[in-house]
Amino acid sequence: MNNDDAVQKLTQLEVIRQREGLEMIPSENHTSPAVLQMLGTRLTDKYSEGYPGHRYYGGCEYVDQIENIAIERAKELFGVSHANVQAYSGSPANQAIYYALVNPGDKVMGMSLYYGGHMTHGLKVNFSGTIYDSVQYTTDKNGFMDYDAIAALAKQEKPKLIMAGTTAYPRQIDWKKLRVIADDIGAFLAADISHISGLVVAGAHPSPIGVVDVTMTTTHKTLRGPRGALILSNGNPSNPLVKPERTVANIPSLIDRAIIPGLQGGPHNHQTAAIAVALGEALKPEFKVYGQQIVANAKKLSEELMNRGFNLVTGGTDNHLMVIDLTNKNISGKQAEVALGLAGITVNKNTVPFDTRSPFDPSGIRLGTPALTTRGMKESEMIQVAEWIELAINNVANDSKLKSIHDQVREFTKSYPLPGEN
Ligand code: DSN
Repeated sequence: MNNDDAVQKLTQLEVIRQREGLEMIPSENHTSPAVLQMLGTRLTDKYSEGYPGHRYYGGCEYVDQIENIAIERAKELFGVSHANVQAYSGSPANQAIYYALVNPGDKVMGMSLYYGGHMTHGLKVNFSGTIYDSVQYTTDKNGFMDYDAIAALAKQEKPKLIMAGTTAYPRQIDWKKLRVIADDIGAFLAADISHISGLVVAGAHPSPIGVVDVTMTTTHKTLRGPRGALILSNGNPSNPLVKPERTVANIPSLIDRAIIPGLQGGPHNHQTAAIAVALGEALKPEFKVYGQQIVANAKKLSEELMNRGFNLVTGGTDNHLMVIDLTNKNISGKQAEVALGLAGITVNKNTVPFDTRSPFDPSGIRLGTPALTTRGMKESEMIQVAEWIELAINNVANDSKLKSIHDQVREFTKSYPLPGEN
């Protein structure tokens, strides 16, 4: 079936890399065979610009129904009245939120990437920091979100939109405090829950729904679906022919118009189908157990690492991830990423709050438990994982030691197959 040996061989090697290693980048996960199957279907061949029932192309009778299933499942899962499921991924979805709610040059506010935020929350080299006039908040000296400081910055700068959310923050986010801050200055409040949406579904992190004005999540992190994004809000889209005012009630229409015709063309129907399947999985009771186990595993791993002398930003975790400050180990995040990689443990280098090193070779690493939890690992396995991390970090220059850890990891992973391989 596949005659392209070059691409096929590399794909197989990547599967082996995942199978025989521990994927600990906290934004990654392993999807189910049912989700994967949808990504390789003929749905990818179909153009369907527009929305179900209102397309610019013929032949959309089946993709309409598929998109409606994805929409209805997203609404049920998160408890909203409107869901847009067409954004290609998280960055385009956030772009749509800006496009919908503010004008170029308007002031926007978000958490600095270097303190745990995301590029699209106002980084100066990202569209969000060039098209818009962005201001950035950081954390307190211990790495915790400082809501008083955020409030003071908001009062001083008066952004029209606050884009709240994180990619490397190990604690819970207080949406209600952010709501008070936004209301105080009359700003729109958006929540980017890409990292934590699986935990929100599981009741393992407070939901922003009903507190913020619009919520965005990617579908491929803790939610365990294909790449993609959901934009969730309350209200109903108005007449598509009338340009809506920028009000909270009009957010569904504003978002739909931002996605198309504003920013995107045809939706990726194979991706929409895979999202529908993943959301169906997330609606099952087992998913709640999964989401809570992710947090239990992260807490156990963080305790084990701290017992081994690792310094964790904020002194632990409440969610799926942790950031280790390696300064006391006298190695950089980049060195640790490479050494752990050789040992079969995939993490990513990451800045720590007030990092004195460069983002290209920062002081920390970021790691988490969503993918390991998908493979069925629990708290007791986290003790073994912590032991290997310690051994690898203590032997960053010892390739044979790192390889021997990888041999052990490879053997260990045989008991924790990837989804569909057991
Ligand atoms: N790249 C993602 C992450 O790793 O957190 C965020 O988009």
